[in-house]
Amino acid sequence: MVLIDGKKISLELQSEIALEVKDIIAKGKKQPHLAAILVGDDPASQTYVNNKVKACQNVGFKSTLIRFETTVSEQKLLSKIDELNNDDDVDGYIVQLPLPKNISEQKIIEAIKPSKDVDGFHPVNVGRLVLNLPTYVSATPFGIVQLLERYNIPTDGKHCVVIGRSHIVGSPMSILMAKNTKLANCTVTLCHSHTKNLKEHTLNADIIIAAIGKPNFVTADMVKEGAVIIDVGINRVNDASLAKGFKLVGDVKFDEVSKKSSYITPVPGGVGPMTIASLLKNTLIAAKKEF
Ligand code: L34
Repeated sequence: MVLIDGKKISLELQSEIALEVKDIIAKGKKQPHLAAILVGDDPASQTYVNNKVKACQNVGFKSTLIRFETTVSEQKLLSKIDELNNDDDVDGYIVQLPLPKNISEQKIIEAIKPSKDVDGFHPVNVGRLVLNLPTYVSATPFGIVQLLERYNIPTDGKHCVVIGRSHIVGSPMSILMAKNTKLANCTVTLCHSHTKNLKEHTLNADIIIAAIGKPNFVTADMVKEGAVIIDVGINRVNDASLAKGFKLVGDVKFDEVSKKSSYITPVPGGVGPMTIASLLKNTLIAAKKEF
C-alpha cells in the first residue's frame, strides 16, 4: 500500500507556482491577487480560508480576506461581489461555502464574473468543463486529478466509482474522470444516496472517490483488493481526549481499507491540501489571463 502524501505534493506545486510568480514580478507585471469572502464564523470554514491565505503568502500572491457577519444581507454580499468583479487588481476570488440559509448560494455564485471565478462554480465554467473548453476546474476535483498524475496512477480504461454528487466535488469529479484525456479516460459510475446495492458498484471499482461527508462510510468489505482509494471527507468527530475537542475523520474507514488498497489518501494530509494548491493554480491562470 502506498500512502498518497497530499501535503507533500501540495507543497511541491506551491514551489512551482512561487517560481512562476517570481518570473511574473521580474517581468514587471503585477503581483497575482486572490480575494476570499468568508461569511460567519464556522470554525471549519475559518480553518480552510486561513489555509488559503497562508498558501497565498507562501507562493507570493497578494491576498485579501473579506469577512461578513452571519447576519449580512444578500444585497450587501452582491454589492461586494460587484466591487470585486470591477476591481482590476483582483485576478480571482472565491466565496467560501456554505453560506447562511437566508442567502441563495446559487444567486451569489451566478453573480461572480466567470473570468474571476477561480472556484469554477459559475454555470458558465461548469458548462465549459462539460464541453472540454479551457476553464477553471473546481479545486478539489482538480487536486485529485493532479494527485493521480503525480503518483503515476493509471486511469485509462479503469472503472472509477464516485460516491456523492455534490456540485463542489462529486458531480465535476465524475465529469473529469470520464473525459478522453491523459489523466482520465475512466469508465465512471456516479453513486449517491439513492443508489441501490452500493457495494455491488464499489466492489467493481479500480478507483473509489468517496465524497459523501459521512465518517468511516466506506468499509473494507466494499473494496476490491488493490483498489485506489481517494478520501475527500473531512468530518469533525467529537473527541474529548484531544485539546481541540474533535478529530478529523475521512469518509473511508482508513485502518481496514488501507490494508486492501494499492494507494490511499489520508485525512488530514490527503485531498485537503491539494484543494488549496489547485486554487492557487487557478488564480495563476487567472492572473496570466490564459483564457
Ligand atoms: N467556495 N467553498 C468554496 N471553495 C472551496 O474550495 C471550498 N472547499 C470545501 C468547503 N467549501 C468551499 C474548501 O476549501 C472544502 N475545502 C477545504 C479546503 C482545505 C482543507 C479542507 C477542505 C484543508 O486544508 N484540509 C486539511 C486539514 C484542515 C483542518 O485542520 O481542518 C487537510 O489536511 O485535509
